[in-house]
Amino acid sequence: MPTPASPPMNYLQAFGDKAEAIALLTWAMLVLSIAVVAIIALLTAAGVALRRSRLAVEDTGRAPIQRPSGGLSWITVGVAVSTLALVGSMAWNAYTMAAINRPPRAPALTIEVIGHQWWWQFRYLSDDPTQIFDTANEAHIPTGAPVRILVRSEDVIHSFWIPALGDKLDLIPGQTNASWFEANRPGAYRGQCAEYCGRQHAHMALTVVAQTPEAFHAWRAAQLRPAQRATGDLENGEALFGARCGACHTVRGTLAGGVFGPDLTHLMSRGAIAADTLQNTTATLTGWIADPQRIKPGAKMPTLELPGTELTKIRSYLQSLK
Ligand code: HEC
Ligand SMILES: [Cu+2]
Repeated sequence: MPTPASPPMNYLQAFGDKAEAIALLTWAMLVLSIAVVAIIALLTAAGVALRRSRLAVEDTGRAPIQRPSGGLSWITVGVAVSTLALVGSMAWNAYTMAAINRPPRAPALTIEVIGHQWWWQFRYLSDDPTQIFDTANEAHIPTGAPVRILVRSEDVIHSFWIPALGDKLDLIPGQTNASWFEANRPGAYRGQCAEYCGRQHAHMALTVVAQTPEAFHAWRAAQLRPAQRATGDLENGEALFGARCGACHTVRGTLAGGVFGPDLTHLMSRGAIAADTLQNTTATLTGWIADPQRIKPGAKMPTLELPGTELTKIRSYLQSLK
């Protein structure tokens, strides 16, 4: 569903209370900065056009021993105006930072965001352990309610940034940072790692899908279910997946319980794979399983040189994970 929040990402257009406060400030700073450059350029041009000393030399044939005074007021007024503008924007900055520090209402849910080179793990937290689940690179949230995020990293520093919904937040190894964001309209909002984190940093994107609360609860209920049981031909695919891929990937309800790579329990519910690098289609999924290193060189998933028949069986099995 394309919305104004679809790519390309635009931080000057906001879709939530927090992002709106930031976007307004950003526009004001932008206009102020352009005005400053324009005024300085005009005054410099005027100063060049109205220079005086050469005229004085031409009139008398001698250099003046005294320059006409009277320019001081320009400096006084200039300093006063700049001081006002700077203090004003500083106050507005401080006000905005305080205003967005805490969510205006109680958050609807808490998502733990865990950064990995080069993908995003989302863990939906709950006081009830049976309500906790993991997904990757595509997070769903309800519209019109603040969402609390707790961010940390498994390796290097990353930065969580969804321009249309809010500010950047660093993911720092050994530390948990907290923040929140909110979307006021349904849609798919693209985010991007905003801190250089290694070779595939540019391919570390994410999508936040904001849905009506009813649609969100349906999505959450579907995510909480373990994987569909493999039957018939797929049983062989499930066994092969467990043997070849289960050390790194979890499919809840099967023996595959690896935690190094993304949880694939409901892989087919996601629109993209490999951190928004590829659309999730039969062709791209096959290509990714066959040779992830060609698509994302340096990625932490090795190219496994699977025989063609195994590849097809594993791919068909993954495509049953709705
Ligand atoms: C050594 C660990 C490892 C093994 C073994 C491994 N993977 Fe992965 N896999 C990863 C990592 C790490 C990623 C994330 C890569 C990225 O996006 O940078 C990944 C990503 C994926 C994705 C994309 C998921 C998403 O939502 O973006 C799929 C699908 C996948 N692997 C399937 C497989 C299959 C099928 C196998 C077995 C043939 C397999 N993997 C074996 C580590 C592994
Ligand atoms: Cu990065």
